[in-house]
Amino acid sequence: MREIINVQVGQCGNQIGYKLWEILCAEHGLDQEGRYNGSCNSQLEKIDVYFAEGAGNRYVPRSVLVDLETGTMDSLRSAPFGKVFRPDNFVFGKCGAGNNWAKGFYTNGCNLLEEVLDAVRKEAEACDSIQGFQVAHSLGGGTGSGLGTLILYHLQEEYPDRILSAVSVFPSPKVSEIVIEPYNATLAVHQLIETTDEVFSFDNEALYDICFRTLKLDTTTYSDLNHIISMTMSGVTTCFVSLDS
Ligand SMILES: Nc1nc2c(ncn2[C@@H]2O[C@H](COP(=O)(O)OP(=O)(O)OP(=O)(O)O)[C@@H](O)[C@H]2O)c(=O)[nH]1
Ligand SMILES: [Mg+2]
Repeated sequence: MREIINVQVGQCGNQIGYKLWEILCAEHGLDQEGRYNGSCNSQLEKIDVYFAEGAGNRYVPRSVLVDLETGTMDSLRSAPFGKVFRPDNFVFGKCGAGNNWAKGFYTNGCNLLEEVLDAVRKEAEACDSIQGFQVAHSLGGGTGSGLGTLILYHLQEEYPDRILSAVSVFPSPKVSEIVIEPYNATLAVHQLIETTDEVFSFDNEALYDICFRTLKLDTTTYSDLNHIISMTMSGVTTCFVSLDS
């Protein structure tokens, strides 16, 4: 089977990632504990691409969850699907990156890097024939943009012949007003050009407009934006999944 490993970094990356796994669990007929209770055998056919088989008939997402602060991780753990993730795959620091790309790439992020790569390595070693990696992150904050691109850089060095894709959320002043976000995004894009094979970029401003103009929502939350992103991600990766060996 050609497996994919997902790495979700920072607040935005983790929130998008969580939504993605919710959708993937529904597609494969898995409940909140990762147990199969679907109705159609084809749901189990390609399940190994995204899920590893764990003890007690449970399927575990092949995903590493990374953040330099604990807030988002804590809320994911207590969310309905929080228990499907492997507890060892939550890798987090305590100091944050303060919306600063350089802190994520050079200082605070660097300190956490080995732990992240260890978790990814463990997942990769358990794979049969790994297809590639996907990293979900935002480009506006410090952790997602800085540590996210640092992880991509090292994945490219360690697995040069595997597909490396990124799901990157571009900042918009309509959604977040922090003035240094365009700088973080510029520095991160510079890295993405060098390291990744494909970048699926989502513009928060365009997503916001879709929610406001097309879907006619009165108030738009991150959850609405993330729903569009995760639906797209699961759609885009469907063709990866059929690239069976
Ligand atoms: N679409 C979407 N964008 C988000 C979400 N959360 C944050 N953002 C955007 O991401 C940027 C901020 O990045 P975060 O992901 O919060 O930052 P971080 O990676 O955790 O980094 P630091 O908190 O600075 O260490 C802003 O442009 C936000 O608008 C989300 O759930 N969905
Ligand atoms: Mg954060």
